[in-house]
Amino acid sequence: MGVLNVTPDSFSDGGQFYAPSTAIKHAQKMIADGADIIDIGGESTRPGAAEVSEQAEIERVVPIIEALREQFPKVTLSIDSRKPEVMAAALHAGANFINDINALQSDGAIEVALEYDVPVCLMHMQGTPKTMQDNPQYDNVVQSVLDFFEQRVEACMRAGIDPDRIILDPGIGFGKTVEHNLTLIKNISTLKQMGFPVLLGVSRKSMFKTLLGRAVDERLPGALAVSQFAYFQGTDVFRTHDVAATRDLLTMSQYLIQNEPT
Ligand code: 8Y7
Repeated sequence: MGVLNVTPDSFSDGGQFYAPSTAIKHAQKMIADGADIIDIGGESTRPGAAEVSEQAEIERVVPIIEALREQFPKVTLSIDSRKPEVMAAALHAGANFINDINALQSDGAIEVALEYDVPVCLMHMQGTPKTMQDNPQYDNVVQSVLDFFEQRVEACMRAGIDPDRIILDPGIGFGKTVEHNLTLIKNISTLKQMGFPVLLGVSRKSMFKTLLGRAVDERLPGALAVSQFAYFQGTDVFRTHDVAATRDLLTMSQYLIQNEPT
């Protein structure tokens, strides 16, 4: 899953892909580099980021989705949003995957996922983007995440969402210390035991600043190390800004376990 931020304030690429033509070129490159999914987001969720209105978010993502859908009929286009109105507009424009850092907890979000019958990634977050990194605490971070997913899966299934559409993501960096992040990564196989595909996003995240002292543009080796570990723990989808390198990592990992890539 390649990240396409269409926000003027995204932390890791400085909003350099905001102009529609630039964003589309960047998506084309990620697809050429081997991305199966393009994750399109119009709202920055970094701590302290400005709130964006529904209308502004829709105006940012819809033209990009329309253009990419026309050029790439088969690529999965993911809408990264917490807002049901934005999800609906994006799905109507040709997106066919929901990536919700709020795990469909906004009023009306489950109904949109149900109406369009698309895969949904439910991500765990403690708190809200504004305050989530102010001293996050858990008794047992793995158990908290499992309990949360049990509740969310139950709510989705009660509403009629097909369980085959559900993907789970522990939400690295979303209301978590570096220790919490490491514990969750080490326990991906426990999360896999719930029986759903797992998505992981570590690309360019601040744990690599804390653990390695790396600036945003120096974090790829750290992310690749985590991604290979996560792959061998059963992770199914990798959300990354660095598609070519991540694709090579996964191809090599597949050669090592089964002699050919899938
Ligand atoms: C994640 C995410 C972000 C993640 C999923 C960033 C939108 C922050 N991170 N979605 N989004 N998982 N599912 O650093 O880890 O890219 S935004």
